[in-house]
Amino acid sequence: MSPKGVNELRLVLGTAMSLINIPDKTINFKLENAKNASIADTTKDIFLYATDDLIALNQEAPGVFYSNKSLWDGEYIPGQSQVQQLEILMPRASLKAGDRLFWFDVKSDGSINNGIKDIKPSEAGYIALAKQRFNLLATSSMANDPRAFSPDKALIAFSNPSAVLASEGIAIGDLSSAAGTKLPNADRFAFALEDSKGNISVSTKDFKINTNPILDNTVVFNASGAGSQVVLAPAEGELFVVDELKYYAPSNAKASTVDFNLDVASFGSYKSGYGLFRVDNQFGDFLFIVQSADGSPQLMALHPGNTNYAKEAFKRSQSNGLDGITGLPVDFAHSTRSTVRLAKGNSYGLYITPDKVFNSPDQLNDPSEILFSVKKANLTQQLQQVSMGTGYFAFEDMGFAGDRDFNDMLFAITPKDPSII
Ligand SMILES: [Ca+2]
Ligand SMILES: [Ca+2]
Repeated sequence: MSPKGVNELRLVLGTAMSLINIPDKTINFKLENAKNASIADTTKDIFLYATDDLIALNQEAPGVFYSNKSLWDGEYIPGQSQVQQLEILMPRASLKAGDRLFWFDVKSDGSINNGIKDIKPSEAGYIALAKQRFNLLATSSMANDPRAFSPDKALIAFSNPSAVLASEGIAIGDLSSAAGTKLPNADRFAFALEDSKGNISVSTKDFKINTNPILDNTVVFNASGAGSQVVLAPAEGELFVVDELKYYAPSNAKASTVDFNLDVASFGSYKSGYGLFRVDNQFGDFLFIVQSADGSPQLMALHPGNTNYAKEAFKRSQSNGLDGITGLPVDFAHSTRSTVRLAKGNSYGLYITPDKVFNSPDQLNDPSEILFSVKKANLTQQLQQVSMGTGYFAFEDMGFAGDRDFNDMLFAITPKDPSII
């Protein structure tokens, strides 16, 4: 019986090893024998899945951003925190050489204090004040070329592959990572774009989100025409997170999984295999339970960046279940669609095997033969894909010396049943 005044009791169930997640297990539990009380839900299903935050750039006011604070922050050196790590593409399809991207800190309404009072984005002197706080994120070094691959082309690549052919062999633009740049964690910040003539657009004034919500990593400065697009993928766009709320639909309300369409298109001469693989946290690690010296179970992490990691990723993809899927090469300028069922709350990485198709992890002994969406898993530790939006991955199938058109293998993971949120 509840103490007087208490009209709701919550039951919290934990696992002995808090960090492990088991995507294919569901626990059903039942509450009964209530005395002098009613139980609202007598039975419930519990899914054991990762509880990491969804890493996202959130917008508080127009052009004012903050990044999620991760549960992991206390355990990792801030400089290594994925939360603050941005993948930045300066697409030459919309930018000019010399365009520079900055961030600067603002208050939650976008205003900046000049020492006496807050200056709003609409007030005189705002841009000059913002400029004093600019921190450089990326510079565009390539001449404008509208043929190059872009977020807009990524969107139509699967339904109209011929529209993407113009980008073949044209370098996409400057791709970099904001590693080492300290984007303020949980504080508010804005972005600015300055061209080589000194003209400045700030996100708090001249900014709009791409008109297509799917391209949610693409931000657009200047409203006229296509504007100047920049791709900013939080956590370097390395993983696809099956967020329970984002993909909620009546059809998956009681399931621990979500069904997605997986579209794959190819604009490379290589015949490459590919796969999706489930990882165990937002850093792309694999976690295993091992026995410690005293016989008690202990968690062991396999971090990205070695052949064992590549083998495990490949092994998981070969399960063709909730741990991952594999796929066969797609013809040049063609696309395929399949259905994949992924586990709620879990994160998935992608890989391609340039010009090769492997049948077993044992065949994978040279880490140069596989390219990952997870940067640190690559032999070169370089970005091999651009994430134009949630579930959109555009891979380059050659190394840094290649054509860098980043259209060689394109993936789009979109929900089969539209979310109602
Ligand atoms: Ca290509
Ligand atoms: Ca290429």
